[in-house]
Amino acid sequence: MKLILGMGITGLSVARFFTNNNEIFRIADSRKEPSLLKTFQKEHLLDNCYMGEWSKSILEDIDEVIISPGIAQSENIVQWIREKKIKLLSDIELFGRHSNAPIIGITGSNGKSTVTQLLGEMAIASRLNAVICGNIGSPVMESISDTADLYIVELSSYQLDYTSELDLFAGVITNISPDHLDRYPNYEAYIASKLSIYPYCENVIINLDEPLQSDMAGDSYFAIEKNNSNCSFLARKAGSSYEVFYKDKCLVSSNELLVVGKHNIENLLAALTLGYQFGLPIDEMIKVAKNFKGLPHRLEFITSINQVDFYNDSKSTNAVSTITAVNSLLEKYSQVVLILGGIAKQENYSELIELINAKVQTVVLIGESSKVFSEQLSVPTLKIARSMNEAVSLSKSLAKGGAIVLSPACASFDMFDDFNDRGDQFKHHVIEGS
Ligand code: UMA
Ligand code: ADP
Repeated sequence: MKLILGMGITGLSVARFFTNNNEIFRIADSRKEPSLLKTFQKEHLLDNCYMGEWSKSILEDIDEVIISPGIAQSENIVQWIREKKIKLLSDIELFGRHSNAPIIGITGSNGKSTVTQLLGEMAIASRLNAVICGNIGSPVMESISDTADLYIVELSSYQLDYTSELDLFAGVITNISPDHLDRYPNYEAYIASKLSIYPYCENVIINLDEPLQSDMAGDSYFAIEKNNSNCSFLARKAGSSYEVFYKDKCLVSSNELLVVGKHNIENLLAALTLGYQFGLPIDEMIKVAKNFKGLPHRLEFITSINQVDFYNDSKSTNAVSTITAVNSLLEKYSQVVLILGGIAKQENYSELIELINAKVQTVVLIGESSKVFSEQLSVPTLKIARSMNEAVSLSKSLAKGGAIVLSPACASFDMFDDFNDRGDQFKHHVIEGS
């Protein structure tokens, strides 16, 4: 019998798939009342279920366990599964067994969702029935379609950790920087998790700007400002903008894009390289890139009020993404007010603190990390807010032109349901309070 561990959206998608395929399964969750409990009940998916603390009896008569990515490897149930040598796999590995079309996999510390969405839109505009799924929010087991031409799948390191067999047409690691270190014994283990995508790929796509990949052999390469003849797609700085090339042909300038920042050029290069490898027409991909607004909560332009531009970068949950946001905005604005903070991750924030102290005039801190950040920051104006409403009104009163950005560099769970809730509250107070 199969066991599904975790009753979130991954577990639900696997339970539905098994039910539709007459597969008998057991399902378990270490919470007594998982938040999707009512959905499971309504769909009669709980004939054989355990809720509450893990126990060894859950594993009786089980030959395969499909584990949700949020369950850490340090959980005792994972140890017991390994001791009993029961096959343990992710929903991604299960998907690989049942999918009927090529799969492109996208992982990395930052930019996964953006590249996944952009490439998906490029493939759809090229008249393919392309399915965008995975960690981006649509569980893969719910995305299988008989008519799919291509699956474009965002892969998290958590999903890769529980995957040992998978065939990808192509795969990319957008970049690697410290993240989720609470789930790994050290940074090296996190790097290894990300790199584990490549052995599954028929076509390995390498970002030459990523130091951890730059000396690796791949099938296709991209880079910014590296005169490497291996690169099919590359970008060069031209004054204050970037030009994107296919070999010697300039395809588009960053001035023609709706998204800002060097990182979005990097994301575009990743999507172009993957798309080209699959045979998507370059002109169609560029048309899509020119209209691509980016995803909500990723350095998303909200509005302009009294000559101040507002950006929502709530998805920034680590130092590198906030460094990226601050640098991108400083290319365009002379003054930036930064709303920062939440639950700090187990990572080194010193590079971010240095950048802020050197270049940002005003910081408004939120969340439980406020005290720690306030001790390290030496900006001319530093305030602490107790709510998003207060953070927005303080920022508005302090900004003299330029931009206000919510880019927390931290997890959101101290004050919000998740990063979507945090970003939505920010947008609400920006617009309502105007
Ligand atoms: N659970 C336990 N015991 C545990 C931990 C969790 O029983 O020790 C249970 C919870 O009680 C809950 C269920 O597992 O009922 C939740 O499972 P989950 O945390 O794996 O979450 P899902 O709802 O299945 O969503 C997952 C991804 N979540 C995580 O990796 C934490 C979603 O990514 C993903 O969109 C979804 O599958 C579809 O593939 C979210 C995420 O935060 C957005 N990802 C991280 C990131 O992007 O940084 C990796
Ligand atoms: P992920 O899915 O990997 O979390 P997203 O595309 O959702 O990535 O973006 C998450 C955060 O990282 C946002 O703050 C966004 O502005 C920033 N970001 C996006 N692409 C990159 C990149 N290539 N390098 C660094 N930061 C990036």
